[in-house]
Amino acid sequence: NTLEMLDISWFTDSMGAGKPTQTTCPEQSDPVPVSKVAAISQYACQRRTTLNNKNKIFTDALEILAENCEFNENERSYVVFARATSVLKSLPYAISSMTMLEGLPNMEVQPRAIIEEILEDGKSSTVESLLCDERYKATKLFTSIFGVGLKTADRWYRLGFRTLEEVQAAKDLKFTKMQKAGLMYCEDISSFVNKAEAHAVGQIIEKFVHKCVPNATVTLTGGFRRGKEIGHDVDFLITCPEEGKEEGILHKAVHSLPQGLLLYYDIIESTMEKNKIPSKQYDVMDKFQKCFMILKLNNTLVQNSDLNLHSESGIKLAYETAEPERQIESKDWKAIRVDLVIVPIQQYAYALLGWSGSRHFERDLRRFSYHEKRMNLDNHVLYDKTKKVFLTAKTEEEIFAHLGLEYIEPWERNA
Ligand code: DCT
Ligand code: MG
Repeated sequence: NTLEMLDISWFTDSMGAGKPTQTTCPEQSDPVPVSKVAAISQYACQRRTTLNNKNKIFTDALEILAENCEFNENERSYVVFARATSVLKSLPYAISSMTMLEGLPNMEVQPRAIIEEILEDGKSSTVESLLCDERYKATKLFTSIFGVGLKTADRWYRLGFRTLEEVQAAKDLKFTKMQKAGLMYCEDISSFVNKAEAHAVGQIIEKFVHKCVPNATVTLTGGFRRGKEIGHDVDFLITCPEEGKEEGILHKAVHSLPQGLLLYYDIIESTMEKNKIPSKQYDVMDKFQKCFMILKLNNTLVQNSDLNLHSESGIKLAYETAEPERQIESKDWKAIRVDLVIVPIQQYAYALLGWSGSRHFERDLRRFSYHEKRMNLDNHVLYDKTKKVFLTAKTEEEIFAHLGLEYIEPWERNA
């Protein structure tokens, strides 16, 4: 609903609230006073962003530039490009002139220049040259490998490597267990997971979790919960209605999976208890026990499970969501990246909100909580700094209510 998306009533911008700024109506080219058109919040958690992106031509370009800033660890510029991208994604109309940017939040000089270039030439020369840049290309390629972060990618680049073949053939490179698996299954993993495959994986996980604890719940989260057709992995939260019953479930479930099904796994123990020293530090999102794995998904299971789930529409969906360029494989399985997160029931709503994403939506939820409400939000809890209390919540709706925010559905969080 267009009007709902532009609803001014929940606009709270500490930077410029109440200021009579000028903005432009989508259909008009002349600026009109802000009172005539609804304002858009600077925070993604106060905007509804579906997957129906009307400004893809701009956001694709800006996302590449944001990504490059991340590669260069230029946090400030990353934020500038990411925020502009996110605002454009939320608009229910396409930008067709520079005057239409007036009054929009987060439209700083750098993203404006790119938008202007695209409006004039249909493309951005800055982005075009970046796409040909050796360092950008190598960093993009190397960080797409499971287990390879910026540090490793940079090291490989500085050693002169440019392709995966070169990396794999290198005699004196040492790989972690995770990187070995990432390189071994890189073709499958980089071809993305589709919805039907994600549901099939869900059924497998559920079956083995239920064998251990019959009333445990397995919830699909991440991009698929936001309605995305494809993702780089499948994320699940696992919890039990009885407090503490979730302990031990992960080891039991993982070890009961048939040998051939598990191509790789790594269990990260919970660091919730203060006396437990974090063993591995590559995940800083939360302290939950989790498992990063690569599953061997048999193709027959995808169609079968999809038929079970969607009855009549199942087969159609399986083909529709397949990547258009994907080669028809001769092998009858696909390696799929899966994340399992074990969450105590008291923290479940916060974990679900945190793991549903998008990354930018989460970032802005925390920024809004901190700057507008004097509250600290993370994947476990919400802390009110004024009242000095932890706010409990059983549902995501309760968390939004604590923050004084209108509820945003998961499929409206594609910021
Ligand atoms: N997340 C976050 N901050 C990060 C990384 C992740 O808040 N730095 C949250 C948001 C999404 C969720 O965790 C799962 O992460 P991903 O699987 O990386 O994201 P996704 O949205 O599921 O993307 P994809 O569809 O590509 O898997
Ligand atoms: Mg994901």
